[in-house]
Amino acid sequence: LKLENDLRRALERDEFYLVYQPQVQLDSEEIVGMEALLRWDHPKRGLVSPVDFIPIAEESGLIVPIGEWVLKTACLQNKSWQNAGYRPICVSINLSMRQFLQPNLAGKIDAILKDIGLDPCYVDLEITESMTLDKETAFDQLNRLKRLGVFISIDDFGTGYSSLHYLKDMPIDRLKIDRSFVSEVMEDSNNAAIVSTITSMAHHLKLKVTAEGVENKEQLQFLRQQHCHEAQGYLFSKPVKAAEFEMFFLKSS
Ligand code: G
Ligand code: G
Ligand code: MN
Ligand code: NA
Repeated sequence: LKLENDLRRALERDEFYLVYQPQVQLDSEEIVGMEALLRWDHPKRGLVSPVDFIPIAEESGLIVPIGEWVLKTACLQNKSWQNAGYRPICVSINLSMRQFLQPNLAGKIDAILKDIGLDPCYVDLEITESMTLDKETAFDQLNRLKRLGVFISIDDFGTGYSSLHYLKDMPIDRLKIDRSFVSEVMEDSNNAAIVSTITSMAHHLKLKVTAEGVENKEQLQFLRQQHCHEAQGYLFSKPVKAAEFEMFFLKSS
């Protein structure tokens, strides 16, 4: 309860910031995107992990204003980098269940994008399989979001409960292979089989596919052989603050 009270004040006290992790296209080796990840710098506890506060934010409903702050901040950052003349890249933003279920989510995102002047093609919304279990609601929401022109990804793919029956005609653009499969891909042949099968399925369904949690060159090599489109992970960079992202990944390319 204590943490919930602190969370309630965190927005007005400006205790949140975003870090960005690069997403690399494997054939060109170019940075084509970044995932925005939320950080909370608690005045007494220091950094609190989203793993610990997102569930509290979800349960209390605070995730709605916090999620809106994330959307605005990430889009504004992306637009300001475009204004500075850097080659445009896409920003991936994680949506929580409660956020995804808001009936007016597409309207809110539309207003944010218009206000900032960011082309929706530079925004990617990450949802998880568990958010699509109520098929009709999820499909309606995804269709509304797709009509805006944003990109939609399924995060942590392979760890949830969605069935291929859903995937077949879900209006999405990309699968992000969960890092639990990628991290053990060289040691565990079952993981290798899963990564290779998800990649191949994505190609057949005309979806893009991104591997998460890539930590070494052997994993990268394996992903290249499988024709995985993009990769993200500590091999390239941990998530970093905006100033560092600009310095290391935008100025140099
Ligand atoms: O870097 P990492 O510790 O940031 O992220 C831990 C978890 O928190 C991940 O599952 C990630 O998807 C989630 N997360 C990070 N930022 C956000 C955010 O802005 N919104 C939501 N809903 N989840 C986030
Ligand atoms: O659930 P989601 O994919 O949104 O969360 C991304 C999480 O994965 C964040 O906590 C991020 O810090 C973490 N992450 C990103 N790259 C790597 C990696 O190469 N290895 C590990 N172990 N974690 C990573
Ligand atoms: Mn994610
Ligand atoms: Na993930």
